[in-house]
Amino acid sequence: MEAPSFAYSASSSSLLSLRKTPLSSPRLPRFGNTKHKNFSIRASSSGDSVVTLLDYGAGNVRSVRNAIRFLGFEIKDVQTPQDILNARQLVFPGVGAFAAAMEVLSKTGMDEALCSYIEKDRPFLGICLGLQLLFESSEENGPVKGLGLIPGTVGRFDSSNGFRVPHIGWNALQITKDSGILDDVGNHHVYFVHSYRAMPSDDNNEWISSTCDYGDKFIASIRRGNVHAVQFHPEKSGDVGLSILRKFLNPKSNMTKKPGEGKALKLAKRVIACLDVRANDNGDLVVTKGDQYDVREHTKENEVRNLGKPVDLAGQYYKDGADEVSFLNITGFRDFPLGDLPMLQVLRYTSENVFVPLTVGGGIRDFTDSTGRYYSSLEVASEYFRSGADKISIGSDAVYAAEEYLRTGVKTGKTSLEQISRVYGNQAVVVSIDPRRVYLKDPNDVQLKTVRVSNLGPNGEEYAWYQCTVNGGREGRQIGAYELAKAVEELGAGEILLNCIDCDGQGKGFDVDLIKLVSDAVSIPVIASSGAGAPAHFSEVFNKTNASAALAAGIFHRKEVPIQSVKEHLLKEGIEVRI
Ligand code: 1PR
Repeated sequence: MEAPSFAYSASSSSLLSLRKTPLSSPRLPRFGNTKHKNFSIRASSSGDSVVTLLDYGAGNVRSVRNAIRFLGFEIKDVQTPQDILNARQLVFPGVGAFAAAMEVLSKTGMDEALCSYIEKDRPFLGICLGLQLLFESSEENGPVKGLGLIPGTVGRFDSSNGFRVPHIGWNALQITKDSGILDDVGNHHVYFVHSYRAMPSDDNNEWISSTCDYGDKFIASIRRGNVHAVQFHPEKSGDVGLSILRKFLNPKSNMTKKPGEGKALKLAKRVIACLDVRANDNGDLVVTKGDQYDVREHTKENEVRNLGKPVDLAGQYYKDGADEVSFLNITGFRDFPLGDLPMLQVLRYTSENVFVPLTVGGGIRDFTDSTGRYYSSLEVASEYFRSGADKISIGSDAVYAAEEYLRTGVKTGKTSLEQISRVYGNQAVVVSIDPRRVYLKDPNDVQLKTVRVSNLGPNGEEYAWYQCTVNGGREGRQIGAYELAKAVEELGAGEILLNCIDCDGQGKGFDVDLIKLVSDAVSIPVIASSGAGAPAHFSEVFNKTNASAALAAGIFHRKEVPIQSVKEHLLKEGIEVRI
């Protein structure tokens, strides 16, 4: 993980709770069915249903809380080291950066309590950084000493061999020994998001319960007695992840629904469902979808196209097998998102029942409201994270940041992109690019990267550059998608969501020229977006470009093609996907 500072948590008084951003006056939320209680499952029977959670306030552990509650357990938060020692079972979802986490643990005496708890073989589940901290040290901004319970050093993935870092997505596990909680999940995909990993060695071999291949073989989980830790995120790994958590929380339960047989071998290509969300003219938050970013019906009333309720649709796509769900608050560039309580509520309710990663974008920038109160982009992002987002997506503000960086060559550290990725890690920051094709007869007509287009322009032009836009495509800027992508990678973006205004809503396929151009230029994952109209468009984009994921909206909203059909098609074409 890469979040070197604890902006909200350094002082001991605020250690265990993040500061709440005051919100402006609430509007009544109207966003669909929020009663999903029928989803949740009761824990065993007795008072065994309390789980102790170690949340040291470094970031978003809401997803872990939601998953535990969904499984019918109550949560007791650790306040003192004694709470660790008294725990019946302890979940430690490490977030943030290694050094900062160790600093908090040792300042508060939690490091010793943790070591003592684990040495006594008490039930423990570490997640992500909660696994890494058990090792001797980490190279993340280091070397930095860890808890030293397991021999070995945590190091960064090597991107020089063509593997994209961060390692984001659904990868396969190789189970190496009786892992207890992982017994039924071999050959299934689970969700990883990290840049650092622990490596197997003769010294730590006896701890390892599964490994994963990503460039090299790294430790995906450890187990010794009642002590478990996983590098992946069970709380974001759908049914497979929930079954892992359930087995840990209630090992004797016979309620565990075993996942069917899996066929996972390697990192899967992701299929993402995107929900463009905005208020319609009655003030209801709706999922909409435009053609080339025009979301109004071409009728006399000229109303906003209404394709459904955000919470309901997100829940449906989760059940249909979406690997991630993205919400784009498409009027966020003009409306202040923290004034948009329904959007935050949408996230809260969705994250209670959707156990795959959730991304939210729109309006992430510094803002001064009508009362003169200033909000930093970091506060806006923090509120999104607190409401259930796993990643945030920045559009317009990333364009301004990249322009400034390319003009001056200086990283100020003050842009929203840099600040949010410093605090939450670059794997939590997506940059959404909204480019439009500009055709050229001669590539030398611009000083920007051009492509030789597969389909000639309207006047027979053979070349194009991709002009970035801001404010929902309303304003073109003098920066190309290629230049922007490279700049935002340097500024700390962990992933790129690559739209194309020309293809948006057209159903004629992704812009392969654009996606190839950008995915070859950067070493972070690229999500291909805009234009999907048939399953074959997904295989085309994965076969012809280095995209890690493909996102679609219209075909799913209009129920033209179910997500499952896309995945079956990809499997038939020999492209690995999560089933
Ligand atoms: O600039 O940080 O406030 O972010 C605004 C965000 O809202 C950006 O991510 C921008 O892409 C998005 N946005 C703004 N206006 C619109 C609009 O449609 N009028 N939506 C908009 C962009 C594009 C995709 C769409 C795909 C797939 N939507 O998200 O879902 O093109 O569609 P398809 O499969 O139907 O072709 P900021």
